[in-house]
Amino acid sequence: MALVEVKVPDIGDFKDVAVIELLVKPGDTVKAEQSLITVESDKASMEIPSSHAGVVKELKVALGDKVNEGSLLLLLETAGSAAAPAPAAAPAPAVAAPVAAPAAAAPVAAPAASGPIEVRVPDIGDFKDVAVIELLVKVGDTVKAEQSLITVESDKASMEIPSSAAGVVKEIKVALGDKVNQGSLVAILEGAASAAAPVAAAPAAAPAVAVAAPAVAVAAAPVASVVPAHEPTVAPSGKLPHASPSIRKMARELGVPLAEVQGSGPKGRITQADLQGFVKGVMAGQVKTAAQKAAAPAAEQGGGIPGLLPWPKVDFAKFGEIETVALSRIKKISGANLARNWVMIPAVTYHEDADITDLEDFRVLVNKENEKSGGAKLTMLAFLVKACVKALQKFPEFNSSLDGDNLVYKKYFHIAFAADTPNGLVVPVIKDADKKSVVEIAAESAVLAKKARDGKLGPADMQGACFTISSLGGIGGTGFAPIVNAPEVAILGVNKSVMKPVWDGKAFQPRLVLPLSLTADHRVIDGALATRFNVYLAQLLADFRRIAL
Ligand code: CAO
Repeated sequence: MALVEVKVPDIGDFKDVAVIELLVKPGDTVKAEQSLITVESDKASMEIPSSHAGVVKELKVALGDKVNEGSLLLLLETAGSAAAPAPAAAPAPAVAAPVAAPAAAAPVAAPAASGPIEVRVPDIGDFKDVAVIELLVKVGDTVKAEQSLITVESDKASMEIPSSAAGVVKEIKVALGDKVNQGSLVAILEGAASAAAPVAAAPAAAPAVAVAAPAVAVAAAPVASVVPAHEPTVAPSGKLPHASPSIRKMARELGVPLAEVQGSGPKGRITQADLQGFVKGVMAGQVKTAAQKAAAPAAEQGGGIPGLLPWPKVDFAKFGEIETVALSRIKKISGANLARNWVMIPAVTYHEDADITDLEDFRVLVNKENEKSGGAKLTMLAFLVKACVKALQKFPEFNSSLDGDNLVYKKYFHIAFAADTPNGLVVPVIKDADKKSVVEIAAESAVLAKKARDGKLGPADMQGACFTISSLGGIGGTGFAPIVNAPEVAILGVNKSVMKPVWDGKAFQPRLVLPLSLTADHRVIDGALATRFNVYLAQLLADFRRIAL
């Protein structure tokens, strides 16, 4: 076994080409010359093959990265002592060099100052019998030197063939599906004297030709260097929309999701007409992109979940008098968040009773004292915040967030609480609750709750929460299943405390019991851990001196 670095081979004058597709992933077994990534420039897209066979250990490029010859693509674990590159890599420089040389341009030039100019396929390296898949101009079009005339395609790459001169297209000599080679006649132009002048100049002083040819050569060189004609080719992955580089470029500029465009060309290729038709459809509202569908109100399309029935549309007025009122901004925002969290989080709710008899006695006592001294009113919510911080410190998973396959543990303790307002639910945050006393937390939560009711909370007041408490204790209830406020992993629901007869082993005692309902994300928190958290929290509330331990 050996670890081999697979790099971008000689790709001629091609510089800083963008990675537009990753065709393999870690763990994949690849053959020598199997395509690994697709790169794209303005004029061509091409697949870069592996120099060795082996198992992909690590990808070293990401979508959008710019690569050049020699860029490290991935690490491959090869069988045996490794490092004997596949023959495919060898011909690269040999092919690339002559193609890139300006001399190669000579046959491309149509040395006419005016009158008919024959435009032929320039040197395209070892590329043989490539199919014409797109005609980019039509008879009567005026073209500039280097303007793309046709697109050709092999199994591995597509490229545009530019005009060697400026002029008006008189005749197109190829049709869709035709196979062309270097020297094949593509079109006949009527060259204007001014337009054709540079072409007519001697090859040494023919900048138009010299520029035009390398443009093609650049496109063709990597293809030629990575796909030797005799080598078996790998079928295109099928993941990329079938479209030429110019169509892709146009789609990018217009923001069209090419994967959603239906291609009408050969092999489903997306043509310019297809692209234009798609854009017109979107503009006319007849076609919706996937992003538009996802952004559409859940009511219209089954919440965006594939296979789900659309929301029933009922004409309620048929059954009686109705009044329609728009949802508040807060309700719309919180609704969308709640729906996502409900759908995406495998949440389980765990219930526990906390005996808060002594704590409530203490709270009432302190509040009586404070009434006399004019101190702030202590709320049950403030004690709950403090107890939750202690429980989060003991069970750090509850103070974490999922980030892909990682769990982010937070070392700070910002506790949010749900506040009911006339416009809907908002969730202000008490920052660094671990560093604050119960009195400070009570005062701060009172200020935040007032700001919430007055609609004066700023974004900073509602950011950075680690854990949320939703207290319905002032209203009632015996239990509920709050929805986790992503990216947090748990939320504590609290209902109204009630006096209950609690068996102490000898007799029933009247105790004040607070119902706790803890909902936790099961991807992070198992039932046993959630129950331990609940039990510990109940112990803290039953005897608040434990907070000091
Ligand atoms: N058990 C019994 N009584 C309770 C209690 C509990 N768990 N929690 C509060 N109370 C009492 C308070 O002591 C207070 O009584 P007094 O006026 O006699 O002192 C009364 O209920 C009102 O309390 P409150 O709810 O206004 O104040 P709070 O500090 O406990 O809560 C806040 C503040 C902002 C959390 C609360 O006003 C609120 O908005 N709660 C609703 C949260 C919500 O909607 N959650 C659902 C989210 S999911 O849809």
